[in-house]
Amino acid sequence: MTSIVPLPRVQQAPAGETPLHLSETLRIEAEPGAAAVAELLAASLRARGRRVTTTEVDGPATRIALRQQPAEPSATATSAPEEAYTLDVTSAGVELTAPTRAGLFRGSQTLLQLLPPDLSGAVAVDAVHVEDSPRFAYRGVMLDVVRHFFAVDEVLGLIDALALLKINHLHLHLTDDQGWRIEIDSWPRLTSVGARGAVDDAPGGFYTKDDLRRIIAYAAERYITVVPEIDLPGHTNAALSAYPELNADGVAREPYHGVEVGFSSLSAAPERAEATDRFLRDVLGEVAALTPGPWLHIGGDESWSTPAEDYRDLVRRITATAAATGKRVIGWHEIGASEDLPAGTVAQYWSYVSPVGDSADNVRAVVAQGGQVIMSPADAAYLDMAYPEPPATPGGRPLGLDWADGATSLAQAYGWEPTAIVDGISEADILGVEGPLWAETTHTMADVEYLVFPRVAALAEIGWSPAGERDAEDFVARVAALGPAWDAAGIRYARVPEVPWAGAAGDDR
Ligand code: TNX
Repeated sequence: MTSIVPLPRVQQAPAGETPLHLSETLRIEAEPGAAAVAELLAASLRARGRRVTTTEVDGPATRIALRQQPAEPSATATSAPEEAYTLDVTSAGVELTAPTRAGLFRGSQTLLQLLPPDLSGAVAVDAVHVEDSPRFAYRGVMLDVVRHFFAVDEVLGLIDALALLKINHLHLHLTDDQGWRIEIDSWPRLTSVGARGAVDDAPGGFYTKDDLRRIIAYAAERYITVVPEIDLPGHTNAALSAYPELNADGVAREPYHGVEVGFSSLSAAPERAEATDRFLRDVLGEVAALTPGPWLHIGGDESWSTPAEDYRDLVRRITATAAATGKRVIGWHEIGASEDLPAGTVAQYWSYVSPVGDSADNVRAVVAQGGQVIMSPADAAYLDMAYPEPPATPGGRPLGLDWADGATSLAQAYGWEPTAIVDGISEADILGVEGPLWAETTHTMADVEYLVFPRVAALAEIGWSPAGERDAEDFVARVAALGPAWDAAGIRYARVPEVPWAGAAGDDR
């Protein structure tokens, strides 16, 4: 059977079908509405060394047909049809059909996994019938661009690699104690002062509005929605260093480039209310206007220096201001301490697979107010944890943290179930899953890729595939098959020992 990650809902070897032998030229035939998806697929196939055309050709050509058509309601379909697709490979060619362009794009990524990374020679592909749709609507990865900053082109490269695994949200953690990484016209010192520097005196930086627009557009072409996060009311030292009027004592804070958390906070003092509320309106308004997606993430985590009453007051003001922009609000699970959350607020759960402390109560409180949950249990889904038997790192420095119950193996990243974490939270309450990559230890995009790949494949499968079909042994075999595709794409993944990687290519990378 073919190797697809995440595992599709249905995959069959059609009886009596013989393999597809690719002609020298591939011809992608798409309706006008699917032209953009067809062009992206064509570019990927050309990059693998095959001649591809999207127009009529004389002579033989293997036909790849992309058709947007309403799906027959399938008896086994369990989820919304937005990203559903059907893919058939036969000796006659490839047929990809989906009710939406997003579905066509997801199906095109499956096709890319069925084909070898090098298409320059003779290629035979086994016949297969795939019917697929995701279990959860939200399958995300978070990139912290504060603790270390990553250039636009590096983020675009990451987006391509995530698209191959059908990840559909990229959460950008844009602000924190160490830096403010997004241009805000009405508060220019946020970046002119607040963007300087990063952890360990690494270079700082920020995205202009056009930079972020480029990331958003590139992601959108791959049916990935960017979720911007402005972390409030804690994790705000960069803003507090740029604008003294946000501090209770009216004095600007010193810049901070260490890795401690929980020491900074917006002020709930009445004499700071005017400046703080104006800051919230301006910043959240500009970020909402800049991002076409439905989401605004307001942080809310680890506000340990904010008195409890002040925290509730600030979260109420922050979430109300965020909701007033027309966006749907997401916050880390601590925001469940507020009893005044806007309709449909989403809590991102970051505690453990076995819940500790009040995190489970926080999550239940958000759901009780009509909200939903994104599951990011830190001991399983956090992509910034170290590997227990770490393969050689790109820079030779150790990478990853271990505070979430120690290092996280690929098996641990795969072995959790979103509905089995918080009592009283069921499938319908769960919007999806996300793997955060905090960037304290990652100096380069190569470092990021090492921590993200292969564990993000586990997260992608938990978010996409039917729960009952997951099998750890079968999973590592399919991940091994991704290795050559990642090698060809230049992804510097970690060759973790539990995967039977093909070849010896990367052992001494
Ligand atoms: C906790 S988990 C944080 C981040 C750190 C991370 C390191 C959460 C919502 N906040 O501020 O970067 O730990 O793993």
